[in-house]
Amino acid sequence: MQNNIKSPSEIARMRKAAAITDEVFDSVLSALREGVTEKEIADLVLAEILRLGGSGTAFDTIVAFGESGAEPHHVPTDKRLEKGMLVTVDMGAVYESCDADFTRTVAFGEPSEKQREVYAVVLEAQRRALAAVADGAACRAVDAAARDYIAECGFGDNYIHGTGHGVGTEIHEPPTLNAKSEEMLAAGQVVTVEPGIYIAGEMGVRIEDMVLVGEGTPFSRHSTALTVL
Ligand SMILES: [Mn+2]
Repeated sequence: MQNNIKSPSEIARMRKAAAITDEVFDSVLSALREGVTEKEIADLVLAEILRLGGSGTAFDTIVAFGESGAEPHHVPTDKRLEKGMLVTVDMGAVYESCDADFTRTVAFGEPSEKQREVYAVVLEAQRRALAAVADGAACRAVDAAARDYIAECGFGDNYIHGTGHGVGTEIHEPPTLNAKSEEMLAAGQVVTVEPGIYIAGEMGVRIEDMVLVGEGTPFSRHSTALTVL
């Protein structure tokens, strides 16, 4: 398992975990109403995972409204949702010991020009990084595909974490997709691709999908186009 190649069984269980997570996200979208709190959405995520046959959350669910989105690992609070905020939800179900990892950022109310601009940059960065995922690709080249584009757009200082990681029975497994990684991707690995832009005191956007190296279709059925609620 040196290269962390996944068995067909593990891949199938991860796809099921991702499918449960997709359904949970449908419930989250329905629950995003004015006045709801970050904690309430995080509690809903766990309840829905269990209702849908998952065994729990793969990691502490991140729900971030407005300026909270500027913290990549924001812990949900009693902050209430208001029109004009972006909402980032990073979550994953566990199904038969295999994990899903998924992030979407949606606009609650009509987004500002800047919100649209930042979203578009992250979306294109994710598209480029996903396109760079291939058997034999250098992990740091996948990271660079996202990072260089974000920097070109003037947000280089606002991309403050790596582009992705392996996932399986653990939420963070090899390989690591960041600027320092010496690893190469291999067909049969499952990795996340999750660029983001974080603007302190203001907003954040992250978009994350899991992909099977050598196959490339995101595990989630949810579009990455900006959803406006
Ligand atoms: Mn992740």
